[in-house]
Parts: sequence; structure tokens; C-alpha cells
Amino acid sequence: MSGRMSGRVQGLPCRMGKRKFSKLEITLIVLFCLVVVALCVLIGLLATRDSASSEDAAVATAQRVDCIPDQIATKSLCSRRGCCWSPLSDPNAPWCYFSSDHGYTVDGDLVTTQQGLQAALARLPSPSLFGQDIDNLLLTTQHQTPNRLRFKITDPNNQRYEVPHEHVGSFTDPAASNLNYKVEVQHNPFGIKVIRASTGKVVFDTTIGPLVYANQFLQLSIRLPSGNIYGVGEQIHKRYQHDLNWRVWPIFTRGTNPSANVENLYGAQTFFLCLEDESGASLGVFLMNSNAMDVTMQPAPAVTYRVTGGVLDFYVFLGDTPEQVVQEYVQFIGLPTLPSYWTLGFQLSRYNYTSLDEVKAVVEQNRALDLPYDVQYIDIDYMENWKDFTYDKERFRDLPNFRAFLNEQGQKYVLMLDAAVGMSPMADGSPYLAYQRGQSRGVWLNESDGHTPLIGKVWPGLTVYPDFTNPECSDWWLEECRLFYDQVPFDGIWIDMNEPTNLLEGSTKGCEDNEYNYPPFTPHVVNRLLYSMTTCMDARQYLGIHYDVHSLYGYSMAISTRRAIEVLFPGKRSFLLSRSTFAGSGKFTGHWLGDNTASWDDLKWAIPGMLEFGLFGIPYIGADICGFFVDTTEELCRRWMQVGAFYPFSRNHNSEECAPQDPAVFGANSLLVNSSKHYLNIRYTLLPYLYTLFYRAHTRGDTVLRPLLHEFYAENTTWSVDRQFLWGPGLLISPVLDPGVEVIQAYIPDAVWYDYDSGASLGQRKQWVALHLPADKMGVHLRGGYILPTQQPATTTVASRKNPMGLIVALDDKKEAVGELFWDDGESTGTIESKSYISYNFTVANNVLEMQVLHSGYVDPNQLRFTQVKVLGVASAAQTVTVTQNGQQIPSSHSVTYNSQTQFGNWN
Ligand code: MIG
Repeated sequence: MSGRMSGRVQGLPCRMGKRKFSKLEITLIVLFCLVVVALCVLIGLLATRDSASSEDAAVATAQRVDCIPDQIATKSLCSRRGCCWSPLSDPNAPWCYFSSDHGYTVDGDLVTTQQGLQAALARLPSPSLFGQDIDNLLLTTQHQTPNRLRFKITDPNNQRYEVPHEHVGSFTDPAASNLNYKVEVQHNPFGIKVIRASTGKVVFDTTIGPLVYANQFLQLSIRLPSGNIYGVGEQIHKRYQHDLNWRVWPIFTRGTNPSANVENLYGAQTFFLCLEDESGASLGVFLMNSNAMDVTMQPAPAVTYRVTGGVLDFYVFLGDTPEQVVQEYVQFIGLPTLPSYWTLGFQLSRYNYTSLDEVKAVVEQNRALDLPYDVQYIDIDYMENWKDFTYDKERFRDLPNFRAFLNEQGQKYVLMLDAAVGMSPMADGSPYLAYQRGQSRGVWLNESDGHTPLIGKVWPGLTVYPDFTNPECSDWWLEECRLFYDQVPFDGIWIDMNEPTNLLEGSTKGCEDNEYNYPPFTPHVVNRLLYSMTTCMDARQYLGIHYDVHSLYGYSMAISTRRAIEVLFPGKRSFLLSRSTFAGSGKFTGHWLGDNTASWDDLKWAIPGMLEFGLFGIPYIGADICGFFVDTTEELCRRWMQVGAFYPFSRNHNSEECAPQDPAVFGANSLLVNSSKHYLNIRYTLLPYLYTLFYRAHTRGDTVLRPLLHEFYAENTTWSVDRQFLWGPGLLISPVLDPGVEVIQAYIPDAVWYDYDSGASLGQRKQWVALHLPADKMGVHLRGGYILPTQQPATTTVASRKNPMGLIVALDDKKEAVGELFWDDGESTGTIESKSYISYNFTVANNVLEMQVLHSGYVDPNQLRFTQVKVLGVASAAQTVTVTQNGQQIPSSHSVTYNSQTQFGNWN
């Protein structure tokens, strides 16, 4: 289970210090290295280099851990930090890097405890990077489950801030047995290795770099078994598979418009997944820490966390497949909420509807298209002067009846609430009561004195910020939601600006010059300023200093809003959508990717973004269809509506200044409308399948929108595919993401695939295939071996839920298939616990389709029946498929007939 190691494995040419060399020798070595490197560069420029030695040099370079992550490296600073200096032609690779003299050593014995290991660590004497290094540390490991290791490094002499996360409380279980990993501790310098027990492979190795542990700067590097690294957010990554060319990703919640620049965005997600190889073996790494940080990727391959506070609290998850690793992580941080069925419908929104009449006109124009369309949003425009819990009594006079207006046609109304609360009185001079009540209850985020509310500025002018970590604030918020709901009923809540965003830098007073507002190390956040576009870092919240808890703002707001939803909608799931997230937010809310642009780049980047939120346990995810900023074009919006029909969260949303882009504006019989209807009808047909995937996410932590590599890791081409995605295991989406394109190269993994529209078998597999996708077409393929439950579509889910159900059976090479269905009323809470649901297992083998009822605790009011079974891949008319339910043959009037034209079998 545990072992001991000594010696250094850093493998770098540069070593410094008394243990091996004298200062003079080092200087000589450094000089020597410099000369060698300079020569290499020179030779490299003039002629081809000796390939073997340049490869060695590249390997050594790839292992360097940057010693000057905070500024432009200079030789003098490098030597003051006691690091190695060796300039390179590559400007991205560090010229100044740590030697094995930095870090800590195990002080005394490694102790085996009930839960794992424990060791005291003592700092090696070396120059400090940012001051206030902590000399003595405590390492504790907990072997929590056979696949989950926690190791934590803390200051035994001082209590430091730790994330008050409900899923990371005290863990008191003894060490698990049958561990699938071994832990080895290297003593000097200290490092920790995790070894996969079945193969003996080191899969996690911190000996590549030093542990640095100062009051406001904590660093740990991890060498990984492969460069197939996915996750960490929230930023725009362009590609799903990480670029290892010395990229730095800042993590700190911020309300910025996503762009191609490396910037920290709305959420703080510190988890990544690493696929080891074709066997599928994978690991996940999670750092439970809410402070601002940089996460860097380098070609070793290695990942370095550089954190500005808190403690190092790492979790390592091992799995036999990437999907299993995600399940383990998500089960740990909190399984995602089961969405209300209606929230899987298509949704329409925009910023800057000028009146309720305008909203109603848009609703009616889009209803008239007979387009599947379940939800209408109203953005902040309904508010009086952008004040939460108020509405404009002129332009939105009839808002109290808007939910009924939608509900009559089976549609739903989602209301927006902003984080910051305005302070000025109402337009008619009357007091703004929501503010006044909050003020008298003292629920705002305060200045550093702990009692003066910090004042910022957002849409309503000067604002205060509710401190959602304060239970009193949570009660105030619930009460305000309830009072407003009594005036203006709605069906779900959308929360925004909860990073939290401030249009001022810090506050009306600016921010003081102290260690929180100007820490010694500032990660690569926008403007290299932590309080940029948010509140001062020395502000006080109930659970700590804003510096520590900043990135929990949206998380705490989502928890408080969930509480309100439980009171407003007793027994109902309702709906919550949040812009800012943290690890575990999926238990309370969904997320959208924020203020994208109507561009072909943004259309592409949405796929990696959504796949990442799948890893983070927030499977209810989408991007603004047709683009938020900038006027969209017909072609872009048409292609976006096609792929957007397969976003888990499927909403067309638009910004303030932009031309309308709801489907109706393109004309009732336009190509865009017809193509949108076609794909939304497929979405609605497949909603029972999508809902069942969400059930799996909710109960087991499965991904919903799934990267190809999760199903086909044995094919290394899939490791970088991110222009296509799957719904669960059984449906492949290959969209057109470029202008003027009618043929795309799609990777078709090794399986039988059937075109959704024609039922025709694709015939090609395990290769890139040219798909002809004219203006109204997108690639949608059913995977042989899977059975997808369906329901006849309608314009809303209220209507579609009354329609007959069916199955699409896609047979594999062996003429077999499996599938499942989870079904309940689609809106009550606790249906799984109360067993008020139906579940089926479907299998086809030996020409028998068996529908096994696993549970039948729900009686659907619509007397649903499976009236259509479509079988794809039936070999000939002679092949019949018998249908059985729990082993009993279903009456022979329901036989499967074969259509030679389509190769469909239809059960009628
Ligand atoms: O910056 O409420 O991301 O979806 O339309 C404006 C207005 C504030 C930002 C959200 C966007 C929303 C907008 N909000």
C-alpha cells in the first residue's frame, strides 16, 4: 500500500547546492550549459541539428518547472531565487527553472495511520519566491475508496482557510481495502507518486518539481502518464484536448466576455482528466481550493497548480475508463440535479425586449411556426431600473399574467435575477423595499472593517452585494423571491452577474493597498488584478475574506436560490441556471457558456466548452444559439440551430444591441426554420433517451454530451475529436461548423452507424469520412448496438408527453442491441427515492426484442404505449423480430415487418 523512496528523479541537467556541488562548480556548470545551449541555438539556426541530442534537450526542457511564473524572467532574478538559468530559442519554455534544492524534505518517519499515511515536512533552505514560506508542514493521505486517494498538505501550527464545501467535510472512514493504487513518498526532496496497482505504472508524480508552500503562494507540479489532458476551467480552450505548449490557465470567477484571449471566465473548476492510453485507463485530479490560481500545462507532460491561498487538498481518482473517472469525481463533489422534463425543450430568449407586448409578439410568431418550443425568458428588461424583485409597471404591466399566458399553451416562463442589489429608491420616490429589508438584516458583503457594506456599481447604479454565505442572507433572498413570486409567478430562475460582477474596480472607494488586494503573486487573471470588475479582495463575508471565498459567490447564490425554489415550488424541481459555478454546482444548477459572439469560431468552441462542463458534473450545459454579441447571419444561425438542437441546454439568446435572431424572423417557410424544425423534432423524438441520460448523470455521474474518446478510447484518433460529440453512447452528432461548407470530414468510430433520417447504414467505420451535408442537413447517426426510447414529438413537452412512445433499435454486427428508459412525471422532486418511476431494460438478441420492466412505480396519466419500434439493420424480410415483455410474447398483431427499401423493421 505504501512505500518509501529516496533519491531524486528530477533528471534535470542543472543541480545546485551543497549536497553535490560547490558554488563555483555550479557557476561553471551553468556557464557550461549556457554555452552549450547558445551553441545549439546557433547551430540550429544555421544547419540541421543532431536529432538524438536535440531530442534529449527537448525532453529535459519539457521537464522544467518555471521558477519565474509571475513576470518576465531575467538572469539576475533567477539567481536571486536560487534557480537554474538557461535561455532557449523557445520563448514559451521557462528559461529559469527550479533545481532539486527547492521544496521540502520528509522530517522523521512516514507514519501509517488508520486512513493512510502521515508525515512531517520541513522546508529545504533555499531563497523564497514570494515571502512568508511555511517551514513545517503536515502531509496526510486518506485512502478513501479503492479508486480515490486524498492527500492534503496543511500548516500544523496555524489554521488556514479551507473551502467550506458540503461534500468535503471530515472524512473519518478507515482506509479502504483492495486499493487500485499504491502511494509512494519520496523523502528528499519531498514528492508523492501514485501508482496504478494493476500495471505498476506511475500515473501521478510530483517529483518533477518542488512543493512550494508560502502564506499566499502554494505550488505543486504533477507529471502525468500521457498528454491526453481534458478539463480545468472556466476558460476558452478552442480545443478539448489541452495544448501542452506551456499554456497558463487562470482560475478565478469573472464576468468577462469569452474571447480567444487566455482569460479567466465565470466559473472556477480545478478538475482535469487524463486518459493514459488505448486501454482506457484514466485518472482524474481535483484540487479542492477556491483561491485564485494559475494552472499551467507543459509538454513533460505535466500540470502545475499555483495557488494564492488556502491549503493543498488534492484528490486523485483512478478508473478503467474516462467515463468511470468522471463518475467517481461527480459522485464525490455532488451528483447533478435531475432536470425538469420541460427544461429539455427548446428555449428562446433575448436581452432588450422593450415591452411585454414585444415578448408576446415574438412568442406568437414562433408558436405559429409549429416549432418545438417550450420556454420563454425575459431578461433584466422587465425590472424597474434593473432592480431585482421589481417590475416595470408600464412596459411590463401585464407581467403577473405572463406565466399563465405561456402555461396555457404548455410553455414555461423563466425569470432573471441579478446578484447585485440597487440602493436607490424607486422611480416614484418610494423606498426600494427589497434593498431596505436586506439592509436592516445586515446581509451584504462588507468592507474590510466587517460592517460597512461594500458599494459597487451594476445596471441599477450603485449596488450592494448579498453575502450568500450568510444564512441570514439566504433567508432574506428566499423571502424576497417568495414576495415577488406572489406578484409575478414564473416557472424557473436564471441567475446572472454572480462572479460577482462590478462595473467599478473594487468599490466606489477603490481598494486599499494590502496583501489581499495586491498579493505577492497574482495569477494571470484579466488585467493581472484580482479585484478587476469585482469587489475588493479584503471585503468580509460570513465565511471568510473575499480573497478566499470570491470564487464561491455563484455557488453560494445557486444554493440559496435552490432553497428558494424548494419553497416556491413545493415538491417540484423547477429550474435554475447560473452563470458562475464551482465544483459541485451541478447539484443545484445548470450553466450556459456565457456571452459568446455570433462567429464561426464561437460555434466551434462551444463543443469543447460543453464537454468540459460534462467533466465538471454540470451536464445541463449549452451555449447561446446563434451567438450573443454581434448580429448573426442566416447561414451561421441555421448551422447553429442545427447543432444547438443537440445541446443539453438548447436556447437561442441574443444581446441588447443585436438584430433579432429568433427563428420566426427568418420567415415562416425559410430554410432556417424548416431545418430548425427538423432537428428540434428529432430532439423531441429522442427526449425519452435524453431524459434517461440525465437520470444516469443524476444517479451515477455519467456524462450526457459525451466526447468520442469516452466510448472509443481504443482509437487514438478520437482523443482529439471535438468537432463532433455523442449523446450518451448511442447517438453521434457531426455538425457543419464552417461557412460555405457542404462536405465535412467526420471521424466515424469503429461501430455500425445508421443515418438518422434515411436509416441507411453508413458502411464506413474507423476512419475519417466525408459527409455531404447541404444547407439543411447535419450528421446524425445512430450507433449499432443501442436501443433509443422515443416519443412522437410535439411543439411542447407538455403535448409530446401525451404522444405514443417507441423504440429505435440499431443492430450491431452481431444483430444485437441494448438500451434503457427512465420515466416519471418529469417534474416532481424525489421520484427516485419514492420509487415513483418506471424503468425498462431493452435487449435484442436472437431476433427477440425483450422489454424488461425493472420498476413500475409510476402510472402515466396518458396511458403510454410503445406503438412504434423501428429496427435498423434487419438483414432481410425473412428476419422477424419478436417482442417480449418480461419474457412474455406480446400479442402477434404487433409483429415487426420488414421494409426492403429502408431496411427498417416497423412494429405496428
Ligand atoms: O452584461 O442581463 O451573460 O446572458 O443577457 C449584461 C443581460 C448582463 C449577461 C448575461 C447575458 C444577459 C445580460 N447579462
